[in-house]
Amino acid sequence: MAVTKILIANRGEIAVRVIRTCREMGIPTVAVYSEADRGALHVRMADEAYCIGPAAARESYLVIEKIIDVCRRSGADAVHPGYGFLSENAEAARAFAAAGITFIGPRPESIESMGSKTAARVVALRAGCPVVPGIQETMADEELLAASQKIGFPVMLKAAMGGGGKGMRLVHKAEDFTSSLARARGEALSSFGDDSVYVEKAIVQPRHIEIQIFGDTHGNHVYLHERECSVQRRHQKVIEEAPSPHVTPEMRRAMGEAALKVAKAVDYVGAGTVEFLADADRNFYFLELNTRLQVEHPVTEWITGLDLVKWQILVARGEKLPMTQEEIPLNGWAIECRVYAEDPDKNFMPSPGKITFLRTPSGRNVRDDGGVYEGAEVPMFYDPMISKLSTWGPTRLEAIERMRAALGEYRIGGIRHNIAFHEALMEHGPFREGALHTGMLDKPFWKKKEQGPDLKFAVAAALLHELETEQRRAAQPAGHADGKPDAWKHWGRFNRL
Ligand code: MV4
Repeated sequence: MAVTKILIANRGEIAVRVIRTCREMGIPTVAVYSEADRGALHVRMADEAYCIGPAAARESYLVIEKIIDVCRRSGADAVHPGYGFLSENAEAARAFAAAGITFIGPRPESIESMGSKTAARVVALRAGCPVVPGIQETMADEELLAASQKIGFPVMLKAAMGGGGKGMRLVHKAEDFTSSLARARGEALSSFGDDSVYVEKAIVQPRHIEIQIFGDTHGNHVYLHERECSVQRRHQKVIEEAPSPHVTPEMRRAMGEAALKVAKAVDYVGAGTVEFLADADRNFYFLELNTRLQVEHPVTEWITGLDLVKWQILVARGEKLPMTQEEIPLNGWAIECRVYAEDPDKNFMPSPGKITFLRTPSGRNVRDDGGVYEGAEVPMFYDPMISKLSTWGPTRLEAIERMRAALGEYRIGGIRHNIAFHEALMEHGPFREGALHTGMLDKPFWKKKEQGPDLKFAVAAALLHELETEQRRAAQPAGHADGKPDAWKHWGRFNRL
């Protein structure tokens, strides 16, 4: 399996991330871009770049034939799909193989076996991995009600072909069942073109904990420990960390071994993630196997010291995994904040536009995986995530404090962003205590109570004072002749106010 020149069939920060490892490994890279991404960072960083059509992903990043055509023109013999777009598309994996191109990802059969949630449950059950109590069959309405009564309320109705929480309904009692089912079916049909629904026992205040797995073409499989992804909003992850504050060494081993049972059952090759729900008693249940590299992979890289993209490439070349299970390190703690071009004060509405100013944090154990630069546009056509800021520390609290400090350095001008929201989270009591669950952002913790008049006046007075001092300083010649800090130092403090 030749991997001598890699086409990255993606955009934004993940394309940049993959290009970086390719450069380290001495592998030439080919970028593809839509008309909206002409000036994008990944286009500038790759060795070559080809336009593949209009802004709409359906007409560019998602068109398999266009990607294959660019492989032919550029001589790329491998495709890295990143996440999203074609990454979990079995048809694409097959088409690349048929064209003699190495797909840097799992076999199409593995992707397909996880395409339906009910089929995935069957695989996990047969493999001996715990799944949420429930059914594997899609049923008619009356049978579903009977099954729910047998499982016991509350239950969760889920779309068989679902994802991202669409077509999912929590049902507290039998009286609500019929109307909830109708809604779940309606949503499933409009989102996935299939109204099949199944039912599971509802796990209350669950945690989302996932295991990073890797497989090679020689039948070896390892797990790279867990990531905790419970801090999310409307099924969008906001903060991820590794390891999980909820997981003990015994639970880690049990989850890792359960994840490997699923991996072996589908002869998994490459990077994958087994998602689990965990309850307060540390029971854990299989949800799905994501057959791609995940957005949040940097926290795993921090605690293991490994390069997951490099491992993907090694495995795609047919090499053996570089380590055995016992050799996989687990060191310290890492946190990742997803930086979005969105307005937390306007219900997190996307905020595309030109980035007029950009200063990213850096320093010891700080990493910014960005996909933009000062002067670049954040197009309105794609996910508005512009970077992932991650920090490492020997302990969880040190990683959090480093993150808080790094967020304080971040400056993005021209668009709205969620950095202040992340700063508030770093100071949020339940978050700092590790009391995480998937509903923790449902209530707006970051909106401070209406401030009393005293505080308002105090803030106004402080601002006025800063402004006046600033004007006086600016009028003076630059320098430290009078022993006072110069205007720039002052400006920095002013900017923080
Ligand atoms: C659940 C659940 C409680 N009980 N299943 C949401 C997305 C989908 N991948 C699985 N999800 C859930 N399934 C049972 N049986 C609660 C959720 C859930 C959730 C899971 C992971 C991350 C965030 C979540 C937010 C709300 C609900």
